[in-house]
Amino acid sequence: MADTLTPVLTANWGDDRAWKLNNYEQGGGYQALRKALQMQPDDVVAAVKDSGLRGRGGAGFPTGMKWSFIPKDNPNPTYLVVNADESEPGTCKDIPLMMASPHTLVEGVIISSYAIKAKYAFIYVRGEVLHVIRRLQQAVREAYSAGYIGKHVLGTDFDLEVIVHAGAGAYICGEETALLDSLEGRRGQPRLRPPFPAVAGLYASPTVINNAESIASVPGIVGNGADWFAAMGTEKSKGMGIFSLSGHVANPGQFEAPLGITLRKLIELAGGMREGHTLKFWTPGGSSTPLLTDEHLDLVLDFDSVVAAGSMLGTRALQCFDDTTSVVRTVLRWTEFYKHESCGKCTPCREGTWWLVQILKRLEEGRGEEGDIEKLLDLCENILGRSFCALGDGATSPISSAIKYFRDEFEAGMHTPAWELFPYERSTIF
Ligand code: L3W
Ligand code: SF4
Repeated sequence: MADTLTPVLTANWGDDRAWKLNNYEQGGGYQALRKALQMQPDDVVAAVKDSGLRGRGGAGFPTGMKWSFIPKDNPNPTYLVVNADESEPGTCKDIPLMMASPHTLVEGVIISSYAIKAKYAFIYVRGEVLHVIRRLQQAVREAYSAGYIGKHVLGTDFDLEVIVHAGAGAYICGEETALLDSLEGRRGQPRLRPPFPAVAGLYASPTVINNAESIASVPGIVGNGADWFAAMGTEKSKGMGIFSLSGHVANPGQFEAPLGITLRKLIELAGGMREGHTLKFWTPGGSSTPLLTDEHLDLVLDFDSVVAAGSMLGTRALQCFDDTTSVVRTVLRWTEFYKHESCGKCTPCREGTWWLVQILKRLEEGRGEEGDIEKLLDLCENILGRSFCALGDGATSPISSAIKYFRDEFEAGMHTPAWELFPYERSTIF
């Protein structure tokens, strides 16, 4: 089992001006691109397939397999779209990656575009993070000047244009098909799937959409070989990934480690829980993934083990809450977020998140009514699996799992406000 850090994506984050092209090149940057250009595109796809890389944006879909869904005989152009619209509560890995080492992503974009034979690649970045957008734009400009992007990349017959596109600050645009609508200039709302984007995506053309960390993993795989990547991680969850520890740990931050590491080890690496307090509950992959508790400290953090424990690895956004935290208050804050971000396209999510907030609010205020817990569970059951996209499902996950593990706190909400049980000043978070 993994118990140490393996910095690959994060290796140069502490270097002086690591984001500059010359510094990235001095550390071996763009050598993987040179190697890829000597290979046939299909061999690059095969290397990514053999590495076992699974999507780092939450769902864990095999990246190489997604690439191989691009139809061979489609007359339309093929596009690459990078989903860098990171906005899931707790998820904070792609933004530091793009700030610290934008060329890792840009090199990944060029190699991936070459592999899938795309002449246009779009990096869709969350609109609020202007500093990240500027840094990425600067890196793309540097790569154009160096001949890594543009006509005849490094003297070959491969042409590529890369466009950095700023979103407008809607969480739903992280859903891949809503992102495509937004990129096409429309209001971002999810599309019916199938057809999946690999068959009909941007401008109804074959499109590969991958998370920023997935694409940034490609140079390492091509440069060091599929076996190097596959030797890390567990049997069905290969490689390394960035684990983001936030909340009540002594030193929150990004910890890059092989998939399969445990939260116990990661908390140890983060200096432990803050002094005098113990872990109460945590999320494995952001607020859309069901809560787990201190019973799960030794859970193997790979895709399948976390599902077997009743949650999802998601984006490895490990939010750790200690014994000072009100679970009802925490879940209410997240539900308010989902209500606000619901795009309104389907009834279960649009109406359901509104009702969930009303009930959670009165439980937080100690004004809960008889039957409120059953109403919450009933609403969750009616939203889950009946929503048009994963946002609705995600909204129910923290609520049903919190009731499963902390029902007594919801019962206390019938008569006692959360701030009496968990005064604000005792918590650094809420
Ligand atoms: C072709 C098929 N392609 C699936 C592709 C599909 C997509 C990928 C995964 O949600 C989760 C969600 C959040 N032919 C295909 C196919 N694909 N079958 O595979 O698809 P899917 O539907 O399993 O997941 P998704 O819609 O991508 C992602 C969870 O991640 N999450 C969210 C994180 C939020 C962010 C953010 O802040 N932007 O990343 C956190 O855990 O709840 O369950 O590409 O096209 N037959
Ligand atoms: Fe929109 Fe929510 Fe329905 Fe998704 S589940 S389509 S976000 S209303």
